[in-house]
Amino acid sequence: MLARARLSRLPTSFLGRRLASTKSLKETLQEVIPAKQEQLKKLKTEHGQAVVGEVKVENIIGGMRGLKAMLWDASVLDPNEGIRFHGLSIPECQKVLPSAPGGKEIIAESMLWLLLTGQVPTPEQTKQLSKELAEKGDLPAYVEKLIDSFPTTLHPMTQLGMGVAALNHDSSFQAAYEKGMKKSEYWTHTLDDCIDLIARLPALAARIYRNVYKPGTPLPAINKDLDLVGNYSNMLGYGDNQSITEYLRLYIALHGDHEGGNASAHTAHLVGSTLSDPYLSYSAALFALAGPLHGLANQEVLRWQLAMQQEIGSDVSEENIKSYLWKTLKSGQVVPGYGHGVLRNPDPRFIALQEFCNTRPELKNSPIIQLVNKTSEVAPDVLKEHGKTKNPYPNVDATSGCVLYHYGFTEFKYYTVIFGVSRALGALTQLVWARALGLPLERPKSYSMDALEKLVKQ
Ligand code: CMX
Repeated sequence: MLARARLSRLPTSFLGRRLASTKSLKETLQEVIPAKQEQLKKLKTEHGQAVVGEVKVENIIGGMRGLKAMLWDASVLDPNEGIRFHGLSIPECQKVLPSAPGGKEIIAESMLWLLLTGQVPTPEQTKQLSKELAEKGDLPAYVEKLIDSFPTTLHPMTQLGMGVAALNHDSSFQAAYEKGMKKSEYWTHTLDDCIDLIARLPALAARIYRNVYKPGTPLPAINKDLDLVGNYSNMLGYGDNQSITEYLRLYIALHGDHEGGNASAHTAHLVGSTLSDPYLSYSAALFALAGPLHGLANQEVLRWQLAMQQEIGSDVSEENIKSYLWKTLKSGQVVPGYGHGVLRNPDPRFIALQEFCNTRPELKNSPIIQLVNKTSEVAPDVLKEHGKTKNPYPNVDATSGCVLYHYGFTEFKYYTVIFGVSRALGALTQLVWARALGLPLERPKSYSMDALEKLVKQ
């Protein structure tokens, strides 16, 4: 149970809605959905014509930056403060969300519960959800066979996306849709699929890891007493290392959602709006995540920091880091792990991971982590002087892969897969809500350059 003092620092709206219920996730959602449906109905009928902002030509040709055009309730990204999940900042989540037995970090189950329901689960509810996920976590044999048939040279993200898509063979939503289910039942089948998919992601992702990097080693069975990420770590082969397991728990929970407009979340939402089932929608999201400007950045950061380490050797002086940064920029490359489409300050997820490192002597003294920290002190001024990026500060990826590397988890091409396991929490939450709220097919209007020119001349 939480101390009163800790609770008193939470937004007041949170104090009234936490830690008493014994209801299941589905029962809790059943309770909260009607009020949200009512809220949407009111917004539509009473304020449907209200103007939220203007659309400039620069929005249209600039990747829709800053365009306020999506509904996404679970998290909001403030350019200066960073992410909040249903109003809770990262430090607040770290205070109130239950951890795994024997652990300290937030776990995927408690973050998923918060994202889906807007409520902080009790430790008992979190445990029940862990149990449900563990019970549903085995892969069907045909998916195991599919994954085993891939060449080990196929990028792990391609394998993950294909594996997730293939799981749609068992989609409850698709089966019910074919039978002609009512629209009011869409969300329950979507929820069932989303829970099944989240449950199976660790076994799928770990199988890919074993096939590619540890061929011939046996994959441990799912332990019904462990949380989702505890099992993932175990299946990857790091179950005995409590530090990696705790790190993975924190990373996966923190990276679960980052508002709706990022490429992976937006892709899941767009594809889901066609009533594609959650497996197909999330597999599409994974292929967006596989791009170097999005999820692949964590592997790029490590590659770049190691190259820097090799070049400057043991003399990690400010001068040497500075000249390496300039070398990268002058060669026309971006500095990986820096900048953001929305954030304009250091990413609080980066700060949370740095704090994790600071509490562990082995990480605090690790050469690669020290280099990451030193780089984060030097890079902002260099990027400001370079004058291009709107945000010269580190994002979450500036450190995420380097922690794994320190612990001997050195297969960087795999890092985005871990991000893919994480982002399912937010993207799938939103699919459930899109169906509960009956959101329509997404269909923005596009313009040709000639049409824009004509428009601006008028
Ligand atoms: N190094 C060098 N140049 C950078 C830069 C960086 N880290 N970040 C942005 N810029 C450049 C852009 O390439 C752009 O240049 P052009 O005008 O020549 O095209 C200019 O600065 C303006 O970009 P911006 O508006 O500040 O940033 P964007 O919204 O276009 O892009 C992002 C955001 C993350 C893709 C970009 O900062 C970047 O490429 N960063 C490095 C890769 C990275 O760390 N990605 C992880 C993102 C985290 C996540 O996915 O959540």
